[in-house]
Amino acid sequence: MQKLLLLGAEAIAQGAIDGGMSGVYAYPGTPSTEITEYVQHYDLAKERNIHSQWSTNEKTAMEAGLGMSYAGKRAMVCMKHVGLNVAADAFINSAITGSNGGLLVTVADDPSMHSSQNEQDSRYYGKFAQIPILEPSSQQEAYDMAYFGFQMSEKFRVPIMIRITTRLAHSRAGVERKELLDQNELTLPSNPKQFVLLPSIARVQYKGLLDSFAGFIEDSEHSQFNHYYEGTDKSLGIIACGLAYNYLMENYQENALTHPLLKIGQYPMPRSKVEKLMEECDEVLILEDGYPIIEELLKGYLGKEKVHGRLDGSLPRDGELNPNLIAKALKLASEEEVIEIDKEIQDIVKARPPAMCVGCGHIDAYNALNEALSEYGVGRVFSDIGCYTLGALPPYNAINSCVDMGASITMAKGAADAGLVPAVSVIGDSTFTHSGITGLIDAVNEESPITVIVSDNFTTGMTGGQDSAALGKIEDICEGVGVDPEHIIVFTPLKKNHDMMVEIIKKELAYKGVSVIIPRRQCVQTTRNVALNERITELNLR
Ligand SMILES: Cc1ncc(C[n+]2csc(CCOP(=O)(O)OP(=O)(O)O)c2C)c(N)n1
Ligand code: SF4
Repeated sequence: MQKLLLLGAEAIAQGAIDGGMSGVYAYPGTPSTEITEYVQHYDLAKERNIHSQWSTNEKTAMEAGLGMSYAGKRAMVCMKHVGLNVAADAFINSAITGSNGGLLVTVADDPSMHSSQNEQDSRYYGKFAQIPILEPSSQQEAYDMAYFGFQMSEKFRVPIMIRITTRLAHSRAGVERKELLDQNELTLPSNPKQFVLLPSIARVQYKGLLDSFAGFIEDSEHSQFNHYYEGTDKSLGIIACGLAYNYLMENYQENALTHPLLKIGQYPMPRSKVEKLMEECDEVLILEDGYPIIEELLKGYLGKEKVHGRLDGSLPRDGELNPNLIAKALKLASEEEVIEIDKEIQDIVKARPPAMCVGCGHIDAYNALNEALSEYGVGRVFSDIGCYTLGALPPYNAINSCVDMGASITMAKGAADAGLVPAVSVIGDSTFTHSGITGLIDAVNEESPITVIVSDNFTTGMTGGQDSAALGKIEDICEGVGVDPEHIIVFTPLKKNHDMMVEIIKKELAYKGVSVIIPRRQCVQTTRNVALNERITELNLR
């Protein structure tokens, strides 16, 4: 079979394509973006007519994926971990409807918050929804899990979560492909009520989900992704989940591992294997890249002393794991040695703090906003998530919040309700359609005195320039939800327009209702994107 050198994210895409996927639904978010981009740029996916356009947000992606599964076809939904918060309503309920065609929900967590607001562990969501979770330890397993995940979803008739982390998503390894499977035929669910979650039906469906749980554990006991390695030194047993298995084995390239080891790649946990390890070994070390979920479970309420991990300080409580931290926990390296190695790495790989690109339109908008606001004092700008969040850093120091996608408009509204007038929201075009519109409706309905700046660069800049669902639609959307057209103002954020921009912003800050200002200029990183340039010209946006 063909062997490819793939990122973990790409391996998942390839596994899903080879496994008979008919559509991927996603909203970009590091470190998950490359999964969908791989499908978008792959000729085989085009030949097979696999859907791969970006969704407006993670919730719409989850629901569209569920719709494709309803129609009997295999679908994958992808997002970063915080995206699952947005998709959570649909995700949790999809466990109760169950799937028809195989449905995979691939979620990429970001321990250490390389490019995220938090480091939440999506395995909790999988557990919350009570569905099986797959967690690869290598790129090959990532491929295999996507490939076999559809069959598993169809066998149990539930969605399957695949949980990956940044290092796996963004590192490459050789991956061996399997036979290319046909896509499913269009087939409606055999039970026409399966997807109708009226309470009387949902109760039955929920019981069905609970009844399936024993089968999930049984499957996990025999899973190719869970393995018990016998060991002679039973003073310590190790449980290594997902990528932590890889980190562990990096410490045993020359010397054999003599401790019993339980490698976990499929949840719920294989109960008998866990019991065997707990009984056999004097102490147990749990390695999981994320929250100490398994550790907490095995410690129990009373905290079994023989279980070690992040909760007792054997490993740090936060941040991602790495081979050196595990070496320290196993006493293969001293604290001083680990600090020394970290220092050496820092000397080679210099930190590169993020900054807005030279020539970015957000910069000109912030320079104008800062000047217009100077007479009111600081502390009034609620921002959102995108490249413009970097306006929090010097020399701009232009924003006072960044919480979750869409929160800029609603937080400005709440602050204005509290009497902070004027209150300003700064949001990007992609974030506006992702989650800003509903908040704008709240503000319009209550005639809140807020100034909303939709900084429109025609793209989803921060994640690498993906399509923006807002392209060419922002004024119409604002007018459609009730913003007075006289207070929807567009300008081009350029140095030469500075004074004009300051005047416009000042005027709107003084207005006691909702105004929307749209600084509009293309992201300089997308100027070579031929398709985007054509669309911009077609829509007459320049
Ligand atoms: C719920 C959620 N989904 C995805 C992301 C990842 N993400 C961060 S910024 C961003 C794009 C912002 O695009 P836009 O608002 O147009 O601003 P730009 O970066 O182009 O300035 C995305 C998708 C996230 N942080 N949270
Ligand atoms: S990528 Fe685009 S939007 Fe982001 S900072 Fe650079 S020019 Fe600005």
